[in-house]
Amino acid sequence: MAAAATHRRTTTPEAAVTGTYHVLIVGAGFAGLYMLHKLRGLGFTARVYDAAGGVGGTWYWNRYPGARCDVRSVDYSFSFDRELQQEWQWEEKYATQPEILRYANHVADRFDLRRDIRLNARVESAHFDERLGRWIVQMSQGDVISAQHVVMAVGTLSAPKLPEIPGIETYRGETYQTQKWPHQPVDFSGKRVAVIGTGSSAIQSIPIIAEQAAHSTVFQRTPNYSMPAGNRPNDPAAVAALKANYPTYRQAARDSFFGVPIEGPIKMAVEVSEAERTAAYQAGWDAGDLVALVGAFGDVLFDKAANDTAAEFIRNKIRAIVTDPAIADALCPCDYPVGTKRPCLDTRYYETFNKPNVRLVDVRKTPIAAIAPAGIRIRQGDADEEIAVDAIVFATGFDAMTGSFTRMDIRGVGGVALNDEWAGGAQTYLGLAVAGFPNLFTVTGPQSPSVLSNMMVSIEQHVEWIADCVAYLRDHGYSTIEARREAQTAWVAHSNELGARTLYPLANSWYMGANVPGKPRVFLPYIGGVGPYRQKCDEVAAKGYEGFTLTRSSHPTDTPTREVSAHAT
Ligand code: N01
Repeated sequence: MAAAATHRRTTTPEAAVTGTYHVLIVGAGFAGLYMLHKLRGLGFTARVYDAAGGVGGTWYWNRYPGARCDVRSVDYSFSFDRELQQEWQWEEKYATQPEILRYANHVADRFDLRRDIRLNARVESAHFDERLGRWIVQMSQGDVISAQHVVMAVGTLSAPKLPEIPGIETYRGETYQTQKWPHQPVDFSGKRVAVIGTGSSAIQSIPIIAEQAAHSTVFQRTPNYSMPAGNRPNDPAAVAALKANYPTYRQAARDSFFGVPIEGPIKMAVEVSEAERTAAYQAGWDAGDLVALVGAFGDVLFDKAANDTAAEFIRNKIRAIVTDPAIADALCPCDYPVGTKRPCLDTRYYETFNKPNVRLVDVRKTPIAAIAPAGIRIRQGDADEEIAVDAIVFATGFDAMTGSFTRMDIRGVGGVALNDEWAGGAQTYLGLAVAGFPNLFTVTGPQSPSVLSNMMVSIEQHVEWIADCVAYLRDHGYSTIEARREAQTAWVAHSNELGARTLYPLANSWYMGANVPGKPRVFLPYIGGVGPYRQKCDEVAAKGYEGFTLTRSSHPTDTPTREVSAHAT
């Protein structure tokens, strides 16, 4: 797949190296923080680099109004340290972005991680030097790091995407991106605000923006399935009871399908009575729990007839909340199965469209023709209407799962670029490694459960697997590990086969790469379930890293124990 013309040697001279480590970690989000802690505990030298001005990854950047996690706070948190999970008190059922960011900072301080983290430093290139058997990584602020291993802890939703709308650069009002929100609060009072997009970020922010703004216009291309989060302060007694049982509870999460324990037997929606189905969906709706609703029955993500029952349940809710039937109709998703685009949790999202100063523009019926200096022009039949706005909020998503990799210049054996390797679609072995890129690990990479799971559970599993692997190599005298191409091909085929058995391919989602023009249409995450996936990874390790090639050291300098340059402080 890689074109010969793109093969080139790394040009970074060895002499330019400013620091030498066992492991270089890219990203100071939860994955990077835990990776650093874990590696240190095993006696490795490691350094984290991140382009952001602080730790926290996605929670550093996504500061838009209403930003919350939609996995319960007691689930979306680290389990690796008994004291950490016991002492940290989550305030609400679903934690807010500021609270999660405080937690990330607490983790960084509690485990004394900051001395090995460099911020405001973007990785520009990472080239594998075959002669040295090491990665040479160039940072934007001048550091050049030589590392035996590189761990890409870059997140799955970290490469923001603006829409391809003509005239976007001509707009003279204020613009905001949900994924890069300013650090100071934004006041929309008295303003006419446009929000483009109706994904999770938009659905969380629209009700709050609409509370403030004089007038809000929401530009919707695809309606989403959303349900009320039912957020509330955590009940201290309930949290204490759960924490008393945390080890068992966390283990159940690790063994579960989505990384969140689901209680009770799994039945099939098509096999139970309508009354039982509705009661189950209603229980999920009342609980404000996506997994409880979409996962209420075992067939909702696999069988269109089963899915239709859940979809219609949600559409009926929308019709009951939104008073204008035409607007309700426009807000009802009807051309893709529920769950196949990321469903959302909200706080008074549908109710917002009952306000007189909120307008919904269905861009499938009235497409955005252009962004003009003073507003957004939509096409109404043969004529255009210009909607004047003082501010535009772009809530238009990400180049998901691969964008944060392909924005770096990563080159493996023979100078082959990762961009070329993935030109036909991302391919990994277990979502952890890529053939042709020795000693490079990906945390929650494509073909791992990642975005289809509670990310904290998946991050912990990957970090622990990678740390064990690096320690195994050291302890057994190996210097490199590389995924074998046939193992990778088989894993990708297996992942694709499982994906094809589901309803996911029926939607134009970012799971399929469909939101980025020209991106190959491939189902990127692994839908085999968190528990079975973990088992597979453990088996691979137990068999001496089956599917990988391990090579013994031929390089005298491949066990770095220190930093070599005073420049890298
Ligand atoms: O991005 P998205 P997001 N004209 O890609 C629309 C996680 N997350 O930032 O669907 C008009 O979902 C696009 O339309 P369409 C979560 O995994 C989690 O909201 O492509 N519209 C879509 O409506 C989530 O899935 C949490 O037709 C255009 C929207 O922009 C992921 O992050 C909170 C357009 C993009 O939605 C991404 O969410 C937030 C155009 N040219 C995010 N281009 C929680 O945990 C794009 N759109 C709660």
